[in-house]
Parts: sequence; structure tokens; C-alpha cells
Amino acid sequence: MIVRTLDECRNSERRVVAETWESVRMLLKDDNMGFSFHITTIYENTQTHIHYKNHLESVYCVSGEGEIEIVGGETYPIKPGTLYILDQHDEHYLRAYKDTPMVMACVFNPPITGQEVHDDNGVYPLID
Ligand code: 9YT
Repeated sequence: MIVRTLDECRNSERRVVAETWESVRMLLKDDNMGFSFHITTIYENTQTHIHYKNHLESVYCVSGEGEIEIVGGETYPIKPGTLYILDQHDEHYLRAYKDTPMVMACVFNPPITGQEVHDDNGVYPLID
């Protein structure tokens, strides 16, 4: 069994910082679980373009408020308790507002390796 805390992961290279978000990757590909698990903070009053062409992702909002706009589709509010499931590799805009960051628990399949940040198209490469 493996046990980790958010605090110890945050104070390690598991914490990755980008322009509009930061993420603590608590469980990664090398744990051999078939998925990765992240606690991601979306900075307040930001918009992030994301398109996980190579991954499936599900995201649960722990705190904060915002919305997700599916490109060419609907916009859904996000608040604590909301789970969104990107089962179609949906391209989207993720927005956090109300001057409060959104804290999200995220699961990726396949798992990411650890140091990925979005490319210009909001995509993570698939790393084998
Ligand atoms: C909310 C969201 O899409 N999070 C993705 C994971 C996070 N950006 C990360 O760990 O890369």
C-alpha cells in the first residue's frame, strides 16, 4: 500500500505550476494503478483552454465556483459537489470566478507521468 498526504506532495516536484492553474499530482503512472489522481487549483478569474485528446478525465469540485463551456456545446456551472466527466475527450474552456480559486480532484486515464503541462492547444502529449 502507498500513503501520501497533500502537504508532502505539495512540497515536492509533484506540484506543477502553470499560468492559470497549479496541480499536485498525488498518484502517477509509475504507481501502476492505471489512472492518475491530482488536486488541481484553478486560479480565480481565469479561463483555461483544455483539450485532452489523449486522455479521459473526470473532475470533482471541492471548493470555489466557476463554469465549463464545451466548445460548440453547452456551458455548465461548477460548484462544490459538481463532478464533470469528459467521456468524449471534450474540448472545453474552464473558468474560475468570484475571486476564489477552484480546487478540483481530478482523475486521468491513462495516467500522466508527472511533468506535463498543456501545449498551445490545451493538449497533453501521450507519454509511454
Ligand atoms: C481541472 C483539470 O482539468 N485539471 C487537469 C489536471 C491538471 N491540470 C494537471 O494536473 O495537469
